Amino acid sequence: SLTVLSDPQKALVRKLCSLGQSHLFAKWPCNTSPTSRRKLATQLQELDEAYADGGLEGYINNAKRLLSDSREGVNPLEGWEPSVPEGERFDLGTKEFEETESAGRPELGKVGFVLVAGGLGERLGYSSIKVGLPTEMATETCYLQYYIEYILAVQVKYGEGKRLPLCIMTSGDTNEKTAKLLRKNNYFGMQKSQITIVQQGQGVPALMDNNAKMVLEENDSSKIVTKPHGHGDVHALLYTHGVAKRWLSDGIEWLTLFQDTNGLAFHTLPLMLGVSKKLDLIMNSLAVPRKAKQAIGGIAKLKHQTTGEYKTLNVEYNQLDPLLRATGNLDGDVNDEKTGYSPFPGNINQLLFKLDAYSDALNRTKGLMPEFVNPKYKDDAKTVFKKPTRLECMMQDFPTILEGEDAKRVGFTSVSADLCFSPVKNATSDGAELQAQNTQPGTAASGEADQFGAVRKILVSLGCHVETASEETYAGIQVVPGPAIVIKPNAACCPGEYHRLFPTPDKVKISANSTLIVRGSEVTIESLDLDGTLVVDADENKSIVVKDKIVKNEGWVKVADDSSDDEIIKMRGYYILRKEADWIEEKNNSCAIL
Ligand code: UGB
Repeated sequence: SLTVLSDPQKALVRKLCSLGQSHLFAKWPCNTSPTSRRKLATQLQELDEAYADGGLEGYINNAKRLLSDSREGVNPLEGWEPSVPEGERFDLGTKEFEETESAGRPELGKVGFVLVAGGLGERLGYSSIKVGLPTEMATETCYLQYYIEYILAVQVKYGEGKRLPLCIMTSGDTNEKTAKLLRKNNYFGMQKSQITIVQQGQGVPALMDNNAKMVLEENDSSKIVTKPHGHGDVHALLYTHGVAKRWLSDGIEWLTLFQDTNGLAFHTLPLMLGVSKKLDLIMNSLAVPRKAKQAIGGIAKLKHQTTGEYKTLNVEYNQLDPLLRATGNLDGDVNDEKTGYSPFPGNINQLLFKLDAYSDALNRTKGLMPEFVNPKYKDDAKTVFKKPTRLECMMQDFPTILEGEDAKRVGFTSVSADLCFSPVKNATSDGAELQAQNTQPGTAASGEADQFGAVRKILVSLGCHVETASEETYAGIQVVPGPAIVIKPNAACCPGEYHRLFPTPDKVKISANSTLIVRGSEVTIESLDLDGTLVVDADENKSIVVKDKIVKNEGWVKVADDSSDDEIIKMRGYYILRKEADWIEEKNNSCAIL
């Protein structure tokens, strides 16, 4: 039955049989056609080549070891004692914030950007790619456009003629749609050559039991079931595609990794750059105060009980509680009564690396991250899985590949979440449950409201008079809906740049039900009394000064609707009714803000 296969395929099938995988070929030769045998062998060969740590043999052996550890309840952090790490904590509007951000701003022109966008967004239940979702409904800018607008804005302001690169990690689930979104929108104004797409493999084989038996598709015995290997793949891909090396030789000095749906992601990038520069960090994680049991990892300082060695590492949310209980903290992952938060800063996977040291670490290790497995068992003896599992890895585990003195150059920058973190990950029903527990719901409506909230927070810190709307509930999610303020990155890309945009903040008044949209690097808003909607839209090199402007119109209003067929409306529970708006425009061409 092997005769239809190539020699390497034959050898692989024989090896897999010796590794306990003969069930995959049980129907050979009688019940399978030569085509389906070749198809399965070809897929196995691809999976074998894609798994960097020893092909399928390595995968099966790693899986057996990790599954056995999981069954026996082995703590992967055995021997390590967690404590709360030292880090830099900042409040918006303070001298420390402003000084650190100012020190970091010039570094913006030396950053390479890496977007991890291979996730399926299963928890959100959206049928397409998450980077194509609107960040907010006032301008309907999608996440990918927003990220590119940001990169182009800092390129113009700080790049000194350099083009800043963007790498997007896609997966089999997201690659085609991401490439299409870019093409359809002419790369959102970026040069095609600035963008590198690296694709995660088709995933790793799903495993049905503790013997790491692979699984065939139910209706197709010529296909292995695969599952995503996790965002940790990004480091290996940046190595194998030579991205880190190329950027380094192009004069890029920093590399930032960010997730697919956080519309607040970049308000604090220059602050992080300031911290990394001051402390000479190889890896700097953006952190937020974390609620106990919130589904974000906790950054911990770990001390090895016998060697005395220290490392600062993200402990993933499902591991933090058992680790704390195993090391004498009998209540596990609980809030500090005084602050109402977990004492461990929350990792939001907004990571900043010093590119030279990062690249050295990749060259030494090929960027392979440690793996873990998280099977859900059906029985107490932990022998039957509820559904097939697989090995995964995480991008925030990078410190595990640092050695010696380098391992000490890991830190974090902590800022309150309302300025930097509100991802869109959950369906409204799960979001409502989280919100009832006083945890960020992570839904489309809360992501949008929090973006407006972050901009309001910056404006208020300057001294603008911005009212806050009363809470409203859409599709079960409570939000503070407005005022809705969108400041495009070319108008201001971080809190320190808002001073130029609003030079006399005391003369700016925005009512609770208003919408303000501003685009343009030479727009200045000197004095404004806004009660309704105002759009200020200037092309590059066109200036607009808003002075003594009083706007009173019917504005744009949210209309509740949770039964729409349109997924975008349904996941928010509202749409925008654009009743009336004032526009101030200075255009070279027909490029429109909406
Ligand atoms: N992603 C990929 O590109 N490929 C993959 O195979 C998987 C994901 P999730 P998760 O900030 O809220 C992380 O699934 O894993 C991309 C941190 O581990 O949204 O539950 C995907 O497209 C956690 O410590 O997140 O949790 C997305 O852009 C905490 O920081 C990104 O990876 C948490 O995020 C994250 O994937 C959080």
